[in-house]
Amino acid sequence: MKTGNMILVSNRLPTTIEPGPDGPMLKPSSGGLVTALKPVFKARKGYWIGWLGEGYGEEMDELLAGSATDSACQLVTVTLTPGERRGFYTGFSNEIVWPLFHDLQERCNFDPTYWKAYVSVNRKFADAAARVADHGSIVWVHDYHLMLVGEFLRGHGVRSRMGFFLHIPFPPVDIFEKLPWRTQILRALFRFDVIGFQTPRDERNFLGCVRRFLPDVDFQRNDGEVRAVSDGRETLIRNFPIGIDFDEFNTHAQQPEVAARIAEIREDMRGRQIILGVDRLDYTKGLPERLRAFQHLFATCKSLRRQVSLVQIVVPSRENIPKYRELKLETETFISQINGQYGDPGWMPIHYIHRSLERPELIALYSAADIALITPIKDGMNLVAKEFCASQVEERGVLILSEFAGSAEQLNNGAILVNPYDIGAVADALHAAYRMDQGERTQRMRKLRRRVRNADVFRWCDEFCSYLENGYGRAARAA
Ligand code: ADQ
Repeated sequence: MKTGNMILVSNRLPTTIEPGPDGPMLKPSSGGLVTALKPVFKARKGYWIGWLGEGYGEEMDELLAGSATDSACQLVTVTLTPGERRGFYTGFSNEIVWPLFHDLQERCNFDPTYWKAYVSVNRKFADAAARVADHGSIVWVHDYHLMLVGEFLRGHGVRSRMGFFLHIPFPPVDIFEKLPWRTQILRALFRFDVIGFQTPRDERNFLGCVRRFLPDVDFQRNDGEVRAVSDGRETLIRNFPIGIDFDEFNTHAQQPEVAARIAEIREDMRGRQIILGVDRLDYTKGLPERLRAFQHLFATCKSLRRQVSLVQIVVPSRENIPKYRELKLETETFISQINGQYGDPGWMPIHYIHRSLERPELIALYSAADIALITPIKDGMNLVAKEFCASQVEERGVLILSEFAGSAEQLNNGAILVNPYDIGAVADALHAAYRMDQGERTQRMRKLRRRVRNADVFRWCDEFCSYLENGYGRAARAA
């Protein structure tokens, strides 16, 4: 065990609380990030700091401390009032940063009270981290909710190595400049030792913004790495494309119960090709545009009617935000319109599922699909594209992917890339995928699977931690 703690800081803790017979009970979350970060705690002890959910506060810390007995990671809650949560999470994070960083400035509500809440809640997260930090601690802060934490931690006198990873895109300068608090946020980020982005494009955009708004920062580029000096402190800026746990999907897809479910799904679809969409219900995922392309396909290509069905799975998300409720209504109305226009008693053009699915069901759908249609209008990475490839053990599925998803950078050599706004091109891609022969499908999917396997989430975590702890990457460490 190395000395010094690892302190992870994220908006949500990797656990949820559910009512049990003897009071509240902890249920670990099973998301990809949680899986990815678990190995971090094999090498060192540490803490995970975050919010636990509505209605729970510091009284839960005792229960959370109990959970640390079988793990090297102790969970620590940050308590937020409903007002703080509204201003910080619903407001600043999701009505300003989320739309702006996805290039959707017209959706932003630049309410100054949101900024106040963002500052004070970031300070609370930093206070919680400072309480457990010691001399040798390493701090890793996640995502757009917590961009100021590094600055407040330095204010507490914490001198540990600190890193920040942004899971969403970083916008170009002509979009970022709209943010009234642009300079404060950039300055705060330079209190970290490592700033990580998903793709080279995000890294470039960030550097462009820094050149424009922090002209005093000096840069040195060396071997694909950028080191910046601000106020006498050096920060490494680099892209670290996040991956998935390839083996989990690949192995599950081969288990007998999943194989049986795949056969069932195919039989239910009566030999028609299955086009699959899987998304959080979010306006960045391009659902209306996708549905328009699908409608265009049936309007322009009659022979494909009754030959394909879209299975669109949508996970409920941010339901307390009015724009998200409107999107749900818009999506459902559009789907029933298409089904009404083209469907008949023996064929439903679109099967719509609006709920979170258990892993085995999701993997069965990924494996059973003939085509995955993943068309966000902008996405940091998009893990669904990678999960689809990892589940395609028979190598028969075709991936149609938006060129505006971060994953397009890695998967361009196998996927059919499309501009999601170009509904004619998306319809053409669907047609091409439908007609693609087995030989080409296998060739493309094999390349995709190799890419996803080689850059999995454990490698992502290892690479980031290497820079965070040592200031250099795995290749340099091995040399
Ligand atoms: P998200 O915007 O949530 O993540 P994505 O990367 O696609 O987007 O991850 C979604 C996750 O939800 C996937 O792991 C998927 O399996 C799961 N999921 C989707 N539908 C589901 C369903 N019906 N039931 C159960 N699970 C479902 C943010 C950024 C992304 C970035 C990730 C990781 O917006 O760009 O890729 O973080 O960094």
